[in-house]
Amino acid sequence: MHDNLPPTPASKTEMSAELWNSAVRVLDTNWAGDHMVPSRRLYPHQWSWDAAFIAIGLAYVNPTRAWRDLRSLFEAQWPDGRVPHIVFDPATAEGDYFPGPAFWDVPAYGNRAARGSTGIIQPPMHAIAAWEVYRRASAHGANCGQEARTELEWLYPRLVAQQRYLTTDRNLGRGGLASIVHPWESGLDNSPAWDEAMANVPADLALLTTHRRRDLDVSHAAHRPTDLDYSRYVGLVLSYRADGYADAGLLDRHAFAVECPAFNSILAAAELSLAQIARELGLPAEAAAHRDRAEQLTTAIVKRLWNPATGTFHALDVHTGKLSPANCVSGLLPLMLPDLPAELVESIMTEMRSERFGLPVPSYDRTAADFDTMRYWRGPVWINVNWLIRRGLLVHGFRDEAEELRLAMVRLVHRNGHFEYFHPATGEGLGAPTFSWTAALSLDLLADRSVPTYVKAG
Ligand code: 2M8
Repeated sequence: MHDNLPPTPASKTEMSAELWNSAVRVLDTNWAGDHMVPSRRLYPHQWSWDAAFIAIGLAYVNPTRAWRDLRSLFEAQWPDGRVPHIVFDPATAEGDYFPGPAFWDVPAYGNRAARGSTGIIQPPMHAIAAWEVYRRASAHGANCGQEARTELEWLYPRLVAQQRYLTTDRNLGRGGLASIVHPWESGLDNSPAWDEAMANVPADLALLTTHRRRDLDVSHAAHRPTDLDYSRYVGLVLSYRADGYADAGLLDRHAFAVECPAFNSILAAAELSLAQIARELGLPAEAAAHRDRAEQLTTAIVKRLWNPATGTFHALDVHTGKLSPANCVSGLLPLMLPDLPAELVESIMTEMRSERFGLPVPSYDRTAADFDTMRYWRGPVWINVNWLIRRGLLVHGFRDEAEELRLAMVRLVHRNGHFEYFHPATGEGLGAPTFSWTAALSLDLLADRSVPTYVKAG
């Protein structure tokens, strides 16, 4: 890795240098030839939204690898435009991750062999990543700039196809937003945001006798989703798999369909990044169309997912038409959108500053009776969502809080290590200890060049 790039004034301090170097080491260890694994033991394949967060930080130290990672992911894109949530590494044994390639049993497509990926998706962070990598890489001299241009041109139509899939085939609720059809598609797997919708999903614990969880061999059971969660996760894959992962008519035969505010905010923010990319590639009419779509998505998010009673956003269960009552970090993420009406921005800020959240933001309401400091997306602090929150703070001009959050994240990772997630009170590291997106985003936070280009005017 060429870690000789100037790591910015902040990294002149000893703490920053230590953190910078340790992050580079994690990313070096987790590089698997043509992609990055999130963690060697717990997640030994390539994950979709991880690749995006990883590329954003990796771009500072090795832009070639950042582009390679995104390219490996999009080489596995399906003909309908979906980007699979896992691209399986054929060199990794079936038993090293559950559910593995044989369980998903995805057919061959394009020039890809069967069982090369899963059939579900994750939040479309990739247009945001492509634009951020391009901005960083093109600042690193002529060669990086040329490579960046070639990669951006290669990615652009594929990113557009990804958005098309999500806004059409996945517009299951017919209200202009994308539905997720499995909690894994949210990236926030066992978030309380799905509790109500998941209660209507059949749970067959016997499935876990035929299909053994591998995560518990390498992680603490109290830090992971429960067996009840996993039985439903497995059942939902079987349900989607039964019709070859087809989306037409899915609502009638599949028990879980939810519109998530975080997923849809990322979808809208991706349109803004695509507008930047299209402009850079000399496609002004396409740039304008992307901006319009971002506005339409923002309007739909406000119309369908805002709850005036709580003053924040909530997940919508498409089957019942009900908003989830849970106050989760996903409800704060529409802050990323520059077109969000000012009174809603203020309301989210009030919620974020309240005793329920605070900086760094936990994944769930600290005051909820079932707030769980250890269990995955039901309480712990995650670096990727805090990175997105910081982006939102910058978009709306909350510079002091954005800086407070940046420093809080840097301190948290420096003190505790590049863990997957952190105890929201003590900062203790939880989950995988050398986790790629934590390392990559630490580089980005140290370099502090992440002011989004869509900062609201005035
Ligand atoms: C977690 O999800 C996977 C399933 O996709 C798992 O628990 O096995 C989530 O934190 C998800 O957001 C993340 O992309 C993935 C890999 O880091 O792990």
